[in-house]
Amino acid sequence: MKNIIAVLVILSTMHTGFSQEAKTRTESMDKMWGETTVSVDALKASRGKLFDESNFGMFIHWGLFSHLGGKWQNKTYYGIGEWIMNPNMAGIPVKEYRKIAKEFNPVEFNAKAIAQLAKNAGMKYIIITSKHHEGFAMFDSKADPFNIVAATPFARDPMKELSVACHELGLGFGFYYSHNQDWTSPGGSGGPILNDDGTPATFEEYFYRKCKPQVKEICTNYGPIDFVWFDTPGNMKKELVVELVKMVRELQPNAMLCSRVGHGMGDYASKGDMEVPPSNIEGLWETCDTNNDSWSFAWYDNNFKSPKEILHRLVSTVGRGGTYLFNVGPDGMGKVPEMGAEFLLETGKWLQKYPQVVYGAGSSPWGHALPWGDVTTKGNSMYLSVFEWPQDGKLYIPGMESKVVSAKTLNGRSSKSISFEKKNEWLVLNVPFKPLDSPVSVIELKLDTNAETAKVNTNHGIYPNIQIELLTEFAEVTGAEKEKVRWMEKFGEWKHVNQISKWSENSKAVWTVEVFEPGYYYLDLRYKGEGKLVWKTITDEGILVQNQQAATEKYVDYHMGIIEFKTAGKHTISVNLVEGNPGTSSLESIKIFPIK
Ligand code: JFZ
Repeated sequence: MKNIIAVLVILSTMHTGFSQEAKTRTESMDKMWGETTVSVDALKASRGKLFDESNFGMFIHWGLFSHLGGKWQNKTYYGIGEWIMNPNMAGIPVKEYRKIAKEFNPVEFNAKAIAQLAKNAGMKYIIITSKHHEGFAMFDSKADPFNIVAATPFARDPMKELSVACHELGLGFGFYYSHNQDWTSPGGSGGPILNDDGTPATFEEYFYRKCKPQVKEICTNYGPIDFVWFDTPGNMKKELVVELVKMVRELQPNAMLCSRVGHGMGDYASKGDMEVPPSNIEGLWETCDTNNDSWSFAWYDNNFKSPKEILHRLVSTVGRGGTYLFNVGPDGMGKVPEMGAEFLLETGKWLQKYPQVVYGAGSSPWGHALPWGDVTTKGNSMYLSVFEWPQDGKLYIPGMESKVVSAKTLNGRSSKSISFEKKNEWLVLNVPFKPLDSPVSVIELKLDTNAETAKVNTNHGIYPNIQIELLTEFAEVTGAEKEKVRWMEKFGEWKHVNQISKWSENSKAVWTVEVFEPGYYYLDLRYKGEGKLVWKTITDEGILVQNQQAATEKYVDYHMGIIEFKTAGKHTISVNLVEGNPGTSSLESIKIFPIK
């Protein structure tokens, strides 16, 4: 119980503005400005072009917190490094925090090297924190002296250097700016409630004294910029957000604004952090993610995503119809941690061989990932990025209703035709036994029609050679509750899951699947709960798997038994909880894999 309360408290703090689900610019801006609706297509053809076509950008979290690197007064605070000042982490008093500036001297910062890293990684633009919630400006600000030029021995403007380096290399460039939260400025959200002279501080004062003038500076002194990435609007008043947006539009008409500016005023939706959504999403959107656990540098955090993992998240984001913004956190000296940089370069090498898979690529007509990887599209081409290479020389593609003209393996510039056959609705590709490339192999299918809008049966397949995980997101649920929950592992490190809870006697979760081959399959359930639970799974053919297993408060996979499909083709699988506490039992997914 104590834990739950702690989590709720943290949640509500973190929530300053986090719950503002992204709306597209269209509806709201229309109301706001009385302008004609700017459609997604119009945006894609204008200031949204870079965003829409690149699909891959670099995010950088860098500030005074980078100098602390997750440690304050010899104690390590595990969690997102840029929040170290917050009471949920080290709780550093404003006065103390301001003093850190005197020690901040990132002499190893090399703007050209960072821009080159982004370029070599295959990223097309950089968005960097010009001011995070800590309130410290990483640029030359005349509006407020708590900045890197006026308050540190470094006395250089690294934002200037980086904007120049990006422009030189042909990369896009943009700023993150925390417009609502400012923890060291009186009146800013989460900041001191009194001015230095003891009078009560208001948000308006902070807004007109610091926020708006600084946003004007970043929109004036760095040439044309492509993004202004505001964050955590909280309960900032609509009229102030409108005023800020109006100014940005005037000063930087080509800058894209993400939805976190608040009040539905963004050009594109910024999805909850650190996750690739399971289903396709329409419109312009981005998912931001970080290369280890924290956004800003933390001394202990070497939990870096491998090149394969980065590529998987990138390709799947593009497959869902989005753009991937991937973060690095330079340290207090200004250097990007070695391991993270190395993995990015590997990622870039692969992208150089297969640019068509990501750049300007469209979403997968299946609307969700496939068990061996994911699909992206361009024109009549479908790119299959295979992360789990089959061991038996067969790659299975479910529900292919459009006509496939040809199939070939790609490896850099060379490509080779491969044979394939159609079995029921499945396409079976005869592939080499060894993977074509590392860490990911690519196969191109040519259709006789546009690949993104190709006709496919989007039901999940049951494969003869690979396990499938069926998420609760894809189940039809009656008599129970399907919900999305999120929690933090370390502070600020979000995990999300779709689950089915509140079971009752007559509830069921039903998946419709397409079976390639009749036979026996193992059935696993991934759930949490307490004590012992009995789950019942039954197919449309009346095949029943019912078994008791233990449960814990964390999601774990349990073997339930063996399920049989007597025929190929369409089937349903229906799950219900039959014994155990229905209030605490939640199902995350079911897994089915062939016995061979
Ligand atoms: C915010 C910041 O507080 C954090 O420090 C970092 O800069 C991150 C990129 O953005 O954190 C958020 C904001 C929104 C959500 C989650 C974390 N969200 O909508 O799920």
